[in-house]
Amino acid sequence: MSKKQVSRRSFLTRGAALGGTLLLGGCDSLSRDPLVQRILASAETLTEAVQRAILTPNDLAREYAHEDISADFKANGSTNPRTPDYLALAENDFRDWRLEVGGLVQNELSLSLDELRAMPSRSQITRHDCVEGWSCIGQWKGVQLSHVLNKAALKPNAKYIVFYCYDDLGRGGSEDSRYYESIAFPDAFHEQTILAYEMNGERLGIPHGAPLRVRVERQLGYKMAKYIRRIEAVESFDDIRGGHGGFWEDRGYTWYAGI
Ligand SMILES: Nc1nc2c(c(=O)[nH]1)N[C@H]1C(S)=C(S)[C@@H](COP(=O)(O)O)O[C@H]1N2
Ligand SMILES: [Mo]
Repeated sequence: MSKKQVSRRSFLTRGAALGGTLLLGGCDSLSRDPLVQRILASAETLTEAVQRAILTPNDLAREYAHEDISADFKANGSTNPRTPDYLALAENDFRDWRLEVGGLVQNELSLSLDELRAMPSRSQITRHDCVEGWSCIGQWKGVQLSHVLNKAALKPNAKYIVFYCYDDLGRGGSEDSRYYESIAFPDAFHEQTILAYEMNGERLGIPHGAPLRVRVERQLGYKMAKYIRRIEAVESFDDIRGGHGGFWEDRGYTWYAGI
């Protein structure tokens, strides 16, 4: 990806912060109107702290009705991971897949899809806003991340939750070029933050992150890691990869992508 693309994307990151409130409906594109663009640019000043002061930690993202669900939910980023370990799991319909939970936890976990499905579930119809300027509405069902974290029993020094994925979006052919993301506790323990295994009433398909992806409904799409392999509780992400807390963050996106 070129530098020019990065800066356009990071402009849109800020733009989408306000754009999210201006748009309604299905898979729309952001307005190209110069006035709207100016308003969007001023959202630059909205820092994480300001957003947190406006949004109380428990505020819910808007939930929609069945009839609002987009007929065609765009798939973005990796849509068909080709890493050998992922291909082997997909071949066997993810029966051998496990969600590993570790890091600063008292109980390391290794959970199968059936074990995750047997946990209490939450279903929600929400709007997904991508930094690239499109939005789609979909229904997601899964287990609340808080439920899994409570089972793992976090150690007191844990501050962030990191998601490690199977897809090699950086195409470097190593662990280091695979997708990863991180969120802090207000989002990790938020009611609508779920590890989703179903989309629109069906098993989550490969384009959208099979077998498991996270939904972080008050942030932009890139925070919502697909193809999750491992979840880790950490005190800091300074020493992980590029040190910015995510695949795109290491390439210039903002870490906190509240909408
Ligand atoms: N593992 C992984 N997760 C990912 C991505 C990716 O490329 N790899 N792309 C992100 C981006 S930019 C968006 S907009 C959403 C897209 O989710 P969708 O394919 O269900 O629309 O996934 C996010 N999570
Ligand atoms: Mo995105």
